[in-house]
Amino acid sequence: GVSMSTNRDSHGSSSHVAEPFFRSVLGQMETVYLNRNPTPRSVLDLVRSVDDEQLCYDHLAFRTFGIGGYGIDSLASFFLDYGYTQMDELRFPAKKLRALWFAPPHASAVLGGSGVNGPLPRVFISELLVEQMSSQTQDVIRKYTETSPNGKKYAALSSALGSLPWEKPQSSEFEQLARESEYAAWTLANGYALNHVTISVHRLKSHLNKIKKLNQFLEEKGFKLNSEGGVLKVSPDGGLLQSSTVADSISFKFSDGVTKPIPCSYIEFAERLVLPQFQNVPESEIKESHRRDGFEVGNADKIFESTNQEQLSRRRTG
Ligand code: OOG
Ligand code: NI
Repeated sequence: GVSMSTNRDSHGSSSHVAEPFFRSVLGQMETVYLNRNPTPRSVLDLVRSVDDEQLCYDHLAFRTFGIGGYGIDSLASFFLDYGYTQMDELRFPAKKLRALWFAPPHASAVLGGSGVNGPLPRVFISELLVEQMSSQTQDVIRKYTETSPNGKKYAALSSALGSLPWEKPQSSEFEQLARESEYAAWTLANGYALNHVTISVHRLKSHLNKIKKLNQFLEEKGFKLNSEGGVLKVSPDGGLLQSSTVADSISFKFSDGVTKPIPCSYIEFAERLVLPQFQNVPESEIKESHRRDGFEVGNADKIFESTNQEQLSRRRTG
């Protein structure tokens, strides 16, 4: 039969983790992402060529429409069923977004496994506050979500297959959304596809385990990093450092026959520093739990723009 392991989450309740199945779903989501996005693939290959020990993912991120059951919960249920715990909410009033992040169960990693076979990543899921959009934008979003009422039940499946849970939009509808919210347009065309994976920088073994070094290395190799508010995003407490590439573009065939490039996914980098109360713990004994956890609204607000036209069309700067 299927091997199951019992896992105790932070609330002390017991949940069963079907590890191999869960990991293979994450693996399919990752495959869709790597096949569509050449930049994340080359960045991962390049980092592995320097640092061949273990590459861990800090988190996976997804976007949703907060309407009619298509929001955060539609995808979160999959992670909750496999032992994840809901953590903090983050609000982005100017972007009309909210997000929740989910902590992984204390499931055992495949010994020395990398990526989706390594320590399970955190999960960051955001949603567009659809009722705050203009009526034209709401009409477009409702048109696609309401005519596909079953899609929301199969969010994880949609992500793993790389298939939209609703019909393909018309190019004019995509444009209408993009004028008001690039996040909305992205979600209409990309659905539940993995928005990014994030490399856990501090868990690398080479000199690339400092985010400034990694950013410099990637820029020297010709990768364009999201420069919104500066390439390096630092939380006010100084403990969470993040950067990201600019999203790749993918050729998208709209339902009206128009084919054009649209923003797809990007890759992110996160370095979590040891918390002040654990400064005395010897380096060899430092665990992930000794480090700055969670996310930061100020950092995230800028990282969202990795899929924006302004960042995509920017010329690379040093
Ligand atoms: C998510 C942006 C925020 C983070 O780690 O704070 C984020 C997105 O672009 O959907 O990834
Ligand atoms: Ni992220």
